Amino acid sequence: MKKNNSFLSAAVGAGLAAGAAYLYHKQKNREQRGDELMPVPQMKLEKELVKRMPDMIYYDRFQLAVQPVIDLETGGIVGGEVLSRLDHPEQGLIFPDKFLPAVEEAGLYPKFDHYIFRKTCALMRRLLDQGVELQYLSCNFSRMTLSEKSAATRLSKIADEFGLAHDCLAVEITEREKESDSEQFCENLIQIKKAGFRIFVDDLGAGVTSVRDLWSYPVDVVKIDRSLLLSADDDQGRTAYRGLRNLAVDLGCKVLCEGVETEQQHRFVLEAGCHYGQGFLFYRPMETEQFLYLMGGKR
Ligand code: G
Ligand code: G
Ligand code: MN
Repeated sequence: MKKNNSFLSAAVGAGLAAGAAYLYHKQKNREQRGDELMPVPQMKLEKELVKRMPDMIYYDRFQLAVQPVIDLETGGIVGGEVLSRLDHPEQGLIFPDKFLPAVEEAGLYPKFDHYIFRKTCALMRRLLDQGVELQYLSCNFSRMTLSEKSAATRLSKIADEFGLAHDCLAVEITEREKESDSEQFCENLIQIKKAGFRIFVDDLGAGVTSVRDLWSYPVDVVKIDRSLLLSADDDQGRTAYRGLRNLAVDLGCKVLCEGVETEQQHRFVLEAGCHYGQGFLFYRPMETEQFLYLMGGKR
């Protein structure tokens, strides 16, 4: 991916011009075939995103945000989750719920996840070089990417390019496709764990992540979905939350609570014996420069 800034703007300009020419060319072809006469500027955002996704990745139009994760006991920052945002040339910042469907539709999940992972590694390298003490950065991965044959080797190769110890990187297993996980997926997670990366299961209880994941894969940290914390406002909800916490701990995992927004929730998860917290009460996702500043990096 292009890094040099002065080059970047020129490259982006050229790329977008090339992209526009390409779209125009495609449009012409479509018109000749007689289907879909809609002019390009009026194409719906999602369709446009699908088409331009390869360029958006190639021209490095994505930015990272980091949301700090704290140790509930000490309140200190232990790590950060990396969240990506698309800096769209005309639309401005676009969030994952808008662009991830386009990534999937374009069949680019593996390419996208590896691209974001590489940026995550570059950021971790920068943090370490500036003397920041941080246990890890975690990166979201689709199950499709983690089901690819050489998934573990690819991650190792990228981390090694930046000379990073693998345990300062965590793989968050995110969305679930309809079909059940393959043997290859399971084997990959074992290899990823063997290579020394941390493995997090994301959004437990959201209705997509199965409790079976906790014992089927070598999981270090379970992230309990924030919807369950919202439900913990009555006795039954609290019992369910504690039960899930206990199950995860009995299976050898640490527990990270997502979506901590109030002091009351903070007290509850602390008393329930959860280990880590992430949520607006502590920190919102922030730009990488802000995160660097927060962590006291030498600029
Ligand atoms: O960024 P936001 O705060 O809106 O994140 C919404 C969801 O999008 C997160 O729960 C996360 O699972 C997903 N997400 C964010 N960034 C990435 C990314 O870089 N790759 C993948 N695969 N998912 C991401
Ligand atoms: O699902 P995932 O774990 O990847 O979660 C990241 C998403 O959750 C991001 O969209 C982030 O902005 C959001 N998020 C993080 N903390 C909070 C919170 O305390 N409240 C709410 N409503 N959203 C949160
Ligand atoms: Mn996540």
